[in-house]
Amino acid sequence: MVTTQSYTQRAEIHPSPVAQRLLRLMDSKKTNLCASVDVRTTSELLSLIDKLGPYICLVKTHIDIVDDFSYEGTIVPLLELSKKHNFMVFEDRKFADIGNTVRSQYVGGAYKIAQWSDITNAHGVTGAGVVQGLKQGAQETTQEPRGLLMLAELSSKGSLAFGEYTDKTVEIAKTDKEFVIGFIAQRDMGGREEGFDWLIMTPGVGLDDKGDGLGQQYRTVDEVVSTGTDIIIVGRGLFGKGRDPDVEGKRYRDAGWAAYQKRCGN
Ligand code: S5P
Repeated sequence: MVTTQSYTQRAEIHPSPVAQRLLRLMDSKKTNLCASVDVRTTSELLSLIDKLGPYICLVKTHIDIVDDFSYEGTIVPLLELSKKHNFMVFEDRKFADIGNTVRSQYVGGAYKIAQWSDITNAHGVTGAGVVQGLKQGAQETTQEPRGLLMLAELSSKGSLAFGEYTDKTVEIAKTDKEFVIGFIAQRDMGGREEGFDWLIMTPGVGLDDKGDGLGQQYRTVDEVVSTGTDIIIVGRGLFGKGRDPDVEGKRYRDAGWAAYQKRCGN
């Protein structure tokens, strides 16, 4: 059953400080839009985020596609923008190795994701060790709260993540109520009767296109929110094909908010 509670109501009793902060931010800023900014240079990344900042609760990055990445040049100004516009940060790293390896990948290397990203995500394919490995990585890096999303379903054509795979991923999420805050999925993942209140973040959202010729499939904002999405993740719909991020940011923000209001019965 899709929840009809407000984000603030959910924040009040959520076990994760990351989820609490995000849920409160969404209601206060009146947005459930996450911008997926898949661009190749730091200057494009920062200028896009500065334009989209007023409309979003979250920025989703693929930091490893930025050609000229540096911590000082890319992350420091990204974090400044997150304060200026009041949004949180989600590095879409899709960890998919054994616990010990993902811990090092999260903490170290060139990107040091655990230092700066409020939220990251992981595949369940290697089992529950991935959750504990990442949690240890967060604990050894920072006092700031960190949250994990499990990839339960994917938006792309022919995805193998369905049925038993999805169910088993949900079981992995149950192994840590505080660190695992929810799922990348296309619909509600249940759990409420067992005391879980997972955030559902959904990519593959587009109002103008049906797909991209490389397997991506788009559903509309109304469709995904009515089936349980809490946060819509939109990338090229906001800035692809010469679109104006200022116009589209407002459009997706308004569509996401109207769909949420409708779900809450307002
Ligand atoms: O199932 C998924 C999961 C993710 S995280 N489908 C996806 O498309 N994504 C990501 O969402 C993908 O990596 C990309 O960064 C974004 C979708 O971008 P768009 O331009 O197609 O909206």
